[in-house]
Amino acid sequence: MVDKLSSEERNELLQPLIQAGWKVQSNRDAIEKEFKFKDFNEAFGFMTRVALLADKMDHHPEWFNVYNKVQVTLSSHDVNGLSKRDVRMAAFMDLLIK
Ligand code: HBI
Repeated sequence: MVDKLSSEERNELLQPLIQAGWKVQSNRDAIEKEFKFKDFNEAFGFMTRVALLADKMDHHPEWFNVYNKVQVTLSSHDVNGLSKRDVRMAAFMDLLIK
């Protein structure tokens, strides 16, 4: 069981993600980002890779895909907010688009 991010962890761990385009939601302890790809094929390939990690981590994104766009929201339902799992998954997603 992981804990909710502390305020120190938020300063340290969320900064790089914010620099990479993630936004902290105003009305919920969650982070979001929109990924744009060349086409649907690329977008779905991205989702497939993330899905395999989500299955391994037992941690699932909330996401919406239309054509080449994937809108992702990450939060840990069991702690009703952000945890290190969300940081890890966000960093993984950003690595995939490098
Ligand atoms: N995904 N984002 C997120 N948050 C959770 O708490 C969570 C999950 N995926 C699966 C999961 N928890 C498991 O514990 C299931 O039992 C719900």
